[in-house]
Amino acid sequence: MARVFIGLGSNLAEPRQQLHNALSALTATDGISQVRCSPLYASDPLGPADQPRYLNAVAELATTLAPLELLDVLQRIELEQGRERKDQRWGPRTLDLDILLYDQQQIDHPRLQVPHYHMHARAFVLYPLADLAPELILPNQTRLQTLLAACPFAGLERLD
Ligand code: ROI
Repeated sequence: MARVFIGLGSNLAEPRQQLHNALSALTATDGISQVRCSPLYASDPLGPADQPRYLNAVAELATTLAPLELLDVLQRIELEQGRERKDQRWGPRTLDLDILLYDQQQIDHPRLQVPHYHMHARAFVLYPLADLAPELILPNQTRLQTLLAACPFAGLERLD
């Protein structure tokens, strides 16, 4: 069993419902168990400012799926929930599901980079991740708390 953290984000088409449906779909997937979600956060968009605020969260799960099998599952869920792959870079999206961490693996594959290449400096990833695993140490031996200390909470709002 691998311990995996997934980043969830949405700023279109009822983001709260998007995240809820994504969690249900993950829970219902063969080979995935023990799905646990952080609190939800509203966050200012990174990228063009003329788009709605995002809803972000991080989920932890246990899986027997290999990393690329899990990526296939996440991309299927994104598409089933109306994601259009033509989504412009940095533009609004119905649902984003990113593999942040897969055990302590470092993966450099054309389709998949783990740890997720931008997670180290994104408040909307680091804060919900810390809600689930405050003591986490990343594969390069960096402590999550060290990253948090360098990452302002600015633009983030924790929801209940
Ligand atoms: N900005 C925020 N706040 N949250 C996201 O999940 C997010 N996802 C993205 C881009 C467009 C980079 N901006 C984001 O893909």
